[in-house]
Amino acid sequence: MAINPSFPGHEKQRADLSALEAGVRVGNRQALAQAITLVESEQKDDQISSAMLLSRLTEGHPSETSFRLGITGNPGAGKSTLIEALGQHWINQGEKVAVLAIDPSSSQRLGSILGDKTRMEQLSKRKEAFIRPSPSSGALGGIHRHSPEVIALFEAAGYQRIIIETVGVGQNETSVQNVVDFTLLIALPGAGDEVQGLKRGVMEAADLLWVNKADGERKVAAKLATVHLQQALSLFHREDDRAIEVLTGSAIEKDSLNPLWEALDRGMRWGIATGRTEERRKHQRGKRLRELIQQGLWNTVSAEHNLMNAIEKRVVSGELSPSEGALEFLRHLVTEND
Ligand SMILES: Nc1nc2c(ncn2[C@@H]2O[C@H](COP(=O)(O)OP(=O)(O)O)[C@@H](O)[C@H]2O)c(=O)[nH]1
Ligand SMILES: [Mg+2]
Repeated sequence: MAINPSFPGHEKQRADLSALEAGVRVGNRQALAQAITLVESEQKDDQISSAMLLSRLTEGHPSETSFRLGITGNPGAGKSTLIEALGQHWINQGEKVAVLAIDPSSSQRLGSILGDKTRMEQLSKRKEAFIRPSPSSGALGGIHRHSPEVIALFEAAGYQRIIIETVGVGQNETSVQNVVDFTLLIALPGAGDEVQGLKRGVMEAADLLWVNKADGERKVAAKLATVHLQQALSLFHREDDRAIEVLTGSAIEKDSLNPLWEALDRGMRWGIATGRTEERRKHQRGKRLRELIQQGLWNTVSAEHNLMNAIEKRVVSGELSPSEGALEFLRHLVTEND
């Protein structure tokens, strides 16, 4: 596993990397797509190239001016529909918008049942937008496995408004807060005044709530759900004592969305003014480091499955105790990788 930090690589590999870096820097879409594919790769060579590319692009100075927004909510809540509207709103304000979307149609065909809007047709036509749909098979805890790295690439390519859509998979969903500055939760009114199946952890992670589909017959139910959510939230303890707003409206009725856009803007400015965004990003980088180290160690361990099987046989037969076996395995790993 010895990784040479100076990464001499092959001449060609180095040239490719420089071209990729230059392409991403000028915001070339193809280069950006290619760079994302590289950071998504599980191949060791690619991972080394990817680490190189990312460090060149950020040069130890991560972006400080971007806004990273996570959007969570159960499948069908209207996340993609809202992103389509929000993305265009931000573009109209002069921003460039990048979206990392999870495409549920790749699993369980859920997408087609709910009339999924992963393609975000209007937004994807805008040259100021970049949408990366990812199969949910590549997701972990409801978000793209390499979200932090993809976000860094988006920012290096000049996108200052980043939207991360998560697939609603229960409490793991809260892990989106490990990669974003601010989390918007989309809820749906239920049949009565109930809010449809939201887990406490998901609600606690939210910075702002939006009860969607408050149109037609659902208007009244949505208003009730909003009141209920407000009451439920008042019972939660949060680290910051900021009051969490609950808004309601419809992703398909443009006029109802303005209060949401304004609340997001307030949230963004609040995060910067209070220093929370900066603190959070620092914390997230440390956490990501540990995650990647763990992952790398696990990959190294897994690569030694022959040795592990051989030691396991001796442990099972009673020749070695489990602790002796574990020590022998770890000793081998350490000497192998000196
Ligand atoms: N009536 C109504 N339908 C909506 C609204 N938002 C989304 N939808 C529809 O709900 C379905 C699921 O939306 P989608 O954005 O794909 O949900 P996601 O799974 O959370 O991304 C689609 O058919 C949308 O057209 C809304 O505010 N009102
Ligand atoms: Mg969606």
